[in-house]
Amino acid sequence: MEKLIITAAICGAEVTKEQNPAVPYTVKEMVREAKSAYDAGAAVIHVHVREDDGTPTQSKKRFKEVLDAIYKEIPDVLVIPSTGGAVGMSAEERLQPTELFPEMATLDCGTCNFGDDVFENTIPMMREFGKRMLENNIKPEYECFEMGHLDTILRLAQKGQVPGAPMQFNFVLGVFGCTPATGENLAWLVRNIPEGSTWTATGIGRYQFPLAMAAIPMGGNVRVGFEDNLYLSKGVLAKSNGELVEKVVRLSRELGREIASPAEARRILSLPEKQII
Ligand code: KMH
Ligand code: ZN
Repeated sequence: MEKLIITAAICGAEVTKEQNPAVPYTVKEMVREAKSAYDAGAAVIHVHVREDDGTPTQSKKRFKEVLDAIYKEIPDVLVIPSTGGAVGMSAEERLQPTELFPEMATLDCGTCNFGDDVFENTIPMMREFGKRMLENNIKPEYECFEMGHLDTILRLAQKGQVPGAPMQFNFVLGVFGCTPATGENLAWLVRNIPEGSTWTATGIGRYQFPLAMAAIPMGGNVRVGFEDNLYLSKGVLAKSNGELVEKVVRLSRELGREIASPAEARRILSLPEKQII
């Protein structure tokens, strides 16, 4: 089995400092959280950006500031910017980070309920996102919140409308309104991905660590972080993203699986090596 790639989704678009004071908004706070996750064992940082007051934005300028600052501190880390942004943003707004030519970016695989909101990802939108990623040579991380999202993206890949093999999937399970975070649902999704694909499991809220525990012996990778969960254990707020990553490292080592470095993660994900200057 390959080593475990840990992704830290350090801030998201929805969580706030009122819920957990360690949620980062400013560039400095983003670097602090990325570094804490990296030092604990994360090879990948999934990035949304905020204005200093916490307002979610997809501004290319803000993404550049944050990405430059993260790479300055941890040059070898693999950063995956979000093209999901926040609920209600237009496709054009959401696509801005693709103009920075990141190694990877998320591509959300269908419309779904998102708590009380609707997260819109129509099929024409997905074709538009896929076209941009093909043009800009960006490998998508295909985020599936629902079982049907997998079938949708596989059909678009078959038609060459979004990048194809080897595909990387992120199964985000447990969002209120979407597919629940059960081992059974995860197993169904994993059984139905093309051979040679890689995948990550993301459990929302209290399901963060149980879903990680299901994914690790199955050979999948794991995402943790404030975007998805603010607690280290029941009633105990995590002090940093690093604390959440440390917990996955402990669980994985208990199960006999070692942790991938960023260079190892690039190889596992079939990305070109990164030249660190
Ligand atoms: N903030 C969610 C509505 C992504 O990063 O691509 C969407 C999201 C997905 O977080
Ligand atoms: Zn995200």
